Amino acid sequence: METSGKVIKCKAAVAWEAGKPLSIEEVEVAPPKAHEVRIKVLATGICRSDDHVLSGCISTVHFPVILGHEAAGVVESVGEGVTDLKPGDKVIPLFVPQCGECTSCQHPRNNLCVKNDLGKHRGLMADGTTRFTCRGQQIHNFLNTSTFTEYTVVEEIAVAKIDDAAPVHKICLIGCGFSTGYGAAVNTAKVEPGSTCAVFGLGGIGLSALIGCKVGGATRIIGIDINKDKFAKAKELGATECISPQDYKKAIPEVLLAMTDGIGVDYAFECIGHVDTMMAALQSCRVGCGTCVVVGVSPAADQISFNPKLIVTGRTLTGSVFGGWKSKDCVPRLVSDYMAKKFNLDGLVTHTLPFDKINEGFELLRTGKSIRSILVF
Ligand code: COD
Ligand code: ZN
Ligand code: ZN
Repeated sequence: METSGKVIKCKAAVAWEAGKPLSIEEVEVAPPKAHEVRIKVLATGICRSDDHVLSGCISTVHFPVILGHEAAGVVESVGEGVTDLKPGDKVIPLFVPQCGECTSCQHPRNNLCVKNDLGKHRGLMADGTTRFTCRGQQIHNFLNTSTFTEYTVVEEIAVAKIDDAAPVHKICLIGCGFSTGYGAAVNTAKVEPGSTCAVFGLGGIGLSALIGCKVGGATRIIGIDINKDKFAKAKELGATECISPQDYKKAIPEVLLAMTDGIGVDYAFECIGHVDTMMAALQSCRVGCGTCVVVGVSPAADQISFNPKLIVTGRTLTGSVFGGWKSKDCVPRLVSDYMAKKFNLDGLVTHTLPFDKINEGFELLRTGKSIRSILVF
């Protein structure tokens, strides 16, 4: 049936309010307006940030909302003025867009396009409305993407066309978790051959940072997690050692110093989102040149205070969103690198579930049983 230009009725998981399970509903998805693209979502991952919204940790998001921001699909139809995408194109929606025109997009080292919705959480398209209706009510977008639905509408600046042959149920992770962690290592830190790395937190993002450390040529990669069930996967993906803070009387920076003959690590990645582990990661870095990359996002009100001696002595404290990648340019290249076997992210997918089991997928994440669950339609 030709759907172009018409409202599509389809299945979506609506978050009506925080603290409640998602509700599978029939929603109406309006056709794309000018410079918008309607996408048939084929596979979507469940990321910890979706869970942060549901649990009420990110209180600025407007409900009701369709969450999800890590997906792959095909273009169903395009709005007026869209020239670089056509129906049938395989795509990844981009939670950090790339408009190509703003001061961030024009800067060679800045990937935070001003049109992102990360801090503000307007949850609306550029024209101030959304394309989703359910039970007569407008439903908000999430991070320019909203992928927990069979069809979504996104701005053209938030879509990357990718290789038609790419397996959607794996490369959907390039839409968030994989690129965020991997880019933290290869872009933000620029891990070099022979270096020693420490990855704090071995969830989907930490393991992706670990893959980046390996691709960068690190010879020692130390994984740190309170859940030892994460160690086997971390070792499979390239960790040379794994430690749990609970096994030591000493604090982790001291343990890492002892493990490295008093030197510390060249690169430390914080992939948990706690200020105390951010401090521990910085303190674990080598004097004179160590770099700590913060990837996890801590609760909005949290602050860090530390002795400036830690950085005046040559350590660097930095961070990145979406691994520093300029999204529309780099996502197609990341998919090509996956196809060329430059890295393998398949091990991050621990569960593949039918879309209707989305709440089960969230439960697997909350109980630490999954790395990434992929929902398929
Ligand atoms: N010490 C060691 N490990 C810990 C500790 C601790 N104190 N606390 C928790 N952990 C471990 C957990 O056991 C778990 O294995 C891991 O840390 C965290 O993994 P997940 O699976 O919960 O989460 P991820 O990997 O999907 O994401 C983690 C982030 C913190 C990076 C994520 O929640 C986040 O903050 N994302 C925001 C970053 C971003 O760019 N967001 C944009 C869209 S996502
Ligand atoms: Zn995410
Ligand atoms: Zn821009």
